[in-house]
Amino acid sequence: MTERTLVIIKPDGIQRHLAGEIIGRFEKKGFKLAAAKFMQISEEPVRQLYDVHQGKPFFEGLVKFLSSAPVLVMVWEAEGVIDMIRKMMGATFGCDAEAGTIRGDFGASKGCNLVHGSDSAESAEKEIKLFFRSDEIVDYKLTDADWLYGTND
Ligand code: IDP
Ligand code: MG
Repeated sequence: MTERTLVIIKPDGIQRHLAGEIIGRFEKKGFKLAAAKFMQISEEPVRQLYDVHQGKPFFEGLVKFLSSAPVLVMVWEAEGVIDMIRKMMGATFGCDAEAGTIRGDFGASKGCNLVHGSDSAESAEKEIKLFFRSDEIVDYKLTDADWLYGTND
Protein backbone atom coordinates (compact mmCIF):
# COMPACT_ATOMS: atom_id res chain seq x y z
CA MET A 1 0.00 0.00 0.00
CA THR A 2 1.31 3.46 -0.85
CA GLU A 3 2.37 5.35 2.26
CA ARG A 4 3.33 8.92 3.03
CA THR A 5 5.85 10.03 5.61
CA LEU A 6 6.93 13.37 7.05
CA VAL A 7 10.61 14.23 6.69
CA ILE A 8 12.24 17.33 8.13
CA ILE A 9 15.75 18.42 7.23
CA LYS A 10 16.63 19.92 10.59
CA PRO A 11 18.40 23.27 11.12
CA ASP A 12 21.85 21.63 11.15
CA GLY A 13 21.15 19.92 7.81
CA ILE A 14 20.26 23.26 6.20
CA GLN A 15 23.16 25.17 7.80
CA ARG A 16 25.63 22.44 6.82
CA HIS A 17 24.49 22.56 3.17
CA LEU A 18 23.30 18.95 3.26
CA ALA A 19 19.71 19.44 2.03
CA GLY A 20 20.56 18.49 -1.57
CA GLU A 21 22.52 15.44 -0.43
CA ILE A 22 19.65 14.21 1.74
CA ILE A 23 16.95 14.88 -0.87
CA GLY A 24 19.17 13.26 -3.51
CA ARG A 25 19.28 10.01 -1.56
CA PHE A 26 15.49 9.84 -1.43
CA GLU A 27 15.19 10.77 -5.11
CA LYS A 28 17.70 8.15 -6.20
CA LYS A 29 15.91 5.51 -4.13
CA GLY A 30 12.84 6.31 -6.24
CA PHE A 31 10.57 7.91 -3.66
CA LYS A 32 8.06 10.48 -4.84
CA LEU A 33 8.15 14.00 -3.38
CA ALA A 34 4.55 14.95 -2.60
CA ALA A 35 4.95 18.26 -0.72
CA ALA A 36 7.65 20.61 0.57
CA LYS A 37 7.90 23.81 2.62
CA PHE A 38 11.00 25.76 3.57
CA MET A 39 10.16 27.46 6.84
CA GLN A 40 11.19 28.34 10.37
CA ILE A 41 8.92 26.37 12.69
CA SER A 42 7.61 28.10 15.81
CA GLU A 43 7.96 26.33 19.15
CA GLU A 44 4.35 25.12 19.40
CA PRO A 45 4.31 22.76 16.38
CA VAL A 46 7.71 21.41 17.48
CA ARG A 47 6.23 20.61 20.90
CA GLN A 48 3.39 18.77 19.15
CA LEU A 49 5.74 16.94 16.81
CA TYR A 50 7.75 15.65 19.76
CA ASP A 51 4.98 15.37 22.36
CA VAL A 52 5.98 11.78 23.20
CA HIS A 53 9.25 13.19 24.54
CA GLN A 54 7.68 15.84 26.77
CA GLY A 55 9.34 15.82 30.22
CA LYS A 56 12.55 14.12 29.06
CA PRO A 57 15.83 15.92 29.89
CA PHE A 58 16.55 16.78 26.25
CA PHE A 59 13.02 18.02 25.42
CA GLU A 60 13.42 21.79 25.94
CA GLY A 61 16.75 21.79 24.12
CA LEU A 62 15.18 19.89 21.25
CA VAL A 63 12.33 22.42 20.97
CA LYS A 64 14.82 25.32 20.95
CA PHE A 65 17.01 23.60 18.35
CA LEU A 66 14.20 22.77 15.91
CA SER A 67 12.73 26.26 16.12
CA SER A 68 16.07 28.12 16.03
CA ALA A 69 16.61 28.31 12.26
CA PRO A 70 14.94 27.28 8.99
CA VAL A 71 14.11 23.71 8.10
CA LEU A 72 12.81 21.93 5.02
CA VAL A 73 9.60 20.02 5.74
CA MET A 74 8.58 17.42 3.17
CA VAL A 75 6.16 14.62 2.46
CA TRP A 76 7.64 11.63 0.63
CA GLU A 77 5.53 8.87 -0.85
CA ALA A 78 6.11 5.21 -1.84
CA GLU A 79 5.10 1.72 -0.83
CA GLY A 80 6.87 1.05 2.48
CA VAL A 81 8.44 4.52 2.55
CA ILE A 82 8.08 5.00 6.34
CA ASP A 83 10.39 2.13 7.28
CA MET A 84 12.74 2.64 4.34
CA ILE A 85 13.37 6.27 5.26
CA ARG A 86 13.95 5.33 8.92
CA LYS A 87 16.59 2.83 7.70
CA MET A 88 18.18 5.43 5.42
CA MET A 89 18.30 7.93 8.33
CA GLY A 90 20.12 5.49 10.64
CA ALA A 91 20.15 5.28 14.43
CA THR A 92 19.12 8.39 16.37
CA PHE A 93 22.61 9.50 17.39
CA GLY A 94 25.17 10.17 14.69
CA CYS A 95 27.82 8.56 16.88
CA ASP A 96 25.88 5.25 16.80
CA ALA A 97 24.48 5.33 13.27
CA GLU A 98 25.88 2.91 10.68
CA ALA A 99 28.02 4.18 7.84
CA GLY A 100 25.90 4.42 4.72
CA THR A 101 23.04 6.08 6.55
CA ILE A 102 22.41 9.83 6.54
CA ARG A 103 23.15 10.24 10.23
CA GLY A 104 26.05 7.77 10.08
CA ASP A 105 27.70 9.48 7.14
CA PHE A 106 27.31 13.14 8.08
CA GLY A 107 27.16 13.60 11.85
CA ALA A 108 28.45 12.54 15.24
CA SER A 109 26.05 14.52 17.43
CA LYS A 110 23.16 13.24 19.54
CA GLY A 111 20.77 16.17 19.10
CA CYS A 112 22.00 17.62 15.81
CA ASN A 113 21.18 14.55 13.76
CA LEU A 114 20.17 16.25 10.52
CA VAL A 115 16.84 14.66 9.76
CA HIS A 116 13.46 13.70 11.17
CA GLY A 117 11.30 10.92 9.72
CA SER A 118 7.97 9.59 10.98
CA ASP A 119 8.32 6.27 12.82
CA SER A 120 4.91 4.68 12.04
CA ALA A 121 1.80 5.14 9.91
CA GLU A 122 -0.01 6.73 12.88
CA SER A 123 2.84 9.19 13.52
CA ALA A 124 3.06 10.02 9.82
CA GLU A 125 -0.63 10.87 9.62
CA LYS A 126 -0.46 13.09 12.70
CA GLU A 127 2.81 14.77 11.70
CA ILE A 128 1.83 15.51 8.10
CA LYS A 129 -1.31 17.26 9.37
CA LEU A 130 0.83 19.52 11.60
CA PHE A 131 2.49 21.06 8.55
CA PHE A 132 0.33 20.53 5.45
CA ARG A 133 -3.29 20.99 4.48
CA SER A 134 -4.57 18.13 2.32
CA ASP A 135 -4.70 20.42 -0.75
CA GLU A 136 -0.98 21.15 -0.34
CA ILE A 137 -0.07 17.51 -0.98
CA VAL A 138 0.39 17.06 -4.71
CA ASP A 139 -1.06 14.00 -6.42
CA TYR A 140 0.78 13.00 -9.61
CA LYS A 141 2.37 9.99 -11.28
CA LEU A 142 6.11 9.52 -11.68
CA THR A 143 6.68 8.69 -15.33
CA ASP A 144 9.23 6.01 -14.43
CA ALA A 145 7.08 4.35 -11.74
CA ASP A 146 6.89 1.05 -13.67
CA TRP A 147 10.68 0.89 -13.86
CA LEU A 148 11.18 1.82 -10.22
CA TYR A 149 8.71 -0.54 -8.68
CA GLY A 150 8.51 -3.17 -11.46
CA THR A 151 5.44 -4.84 -12.83
CA ASN A 152 6.82 -8.30 -12.05
CA ASP A 153 7.27 -8.15 -8.24
P1 IDP B 1 14.42 9.70 16.26
O1 IDP B 1 14.59 11.10 15.69
O2 IDP B 1 15.49 8.76 15.75
O3 IDP B 1 13.02 9.16 16.10
P2 IDP B 1 13.79 10.10 19.08
O4 IDP B 1 14.22 9.18 20.18
O5 IDP B 1 12.33 10.11 18.70
O6 IDP B 1 14.73 9.83 17.81
O7 IDP B 1 14.21 11.58 19.52
C1 IDP B 1 13.75 12.71 18.82
C2 IDP B 1 14.89 13.67 18.64
O8 IDP B 1 15.28 14.18 19.92
C3 IDP B 1 16.17 13.06 18.08
O9 IDP B 1 16.15 12.97 16.66
C4 IDP B 1 17.23 14.00 18.60
O10 IDP B 1 17.32 15.19 17.78
C5 IDP B 1 16.68 14.39 19.96
N1 IDP B 1 17.23 13.56 21.04
C6 IDP B 1 16.81 12.33 21.42
N2 IDP B 1 17.51 11.86 22.47
C7 IDP B 1 18.41 12.84 22.77
C8 IDP B 1 19.44 12.96 23.79
O11 IDP B 1 19.67 12.06 24.60
N3 IDP B 1 20.17 14.11 23.76
C9 IDP B 1 19.95 15.11 22.87
N4 IDP B 1 18.98 15.04 21.92
C10 IDP B 1 18.23 13.92 21.87
MG1 MG C 1 11.25 9.53 17.10
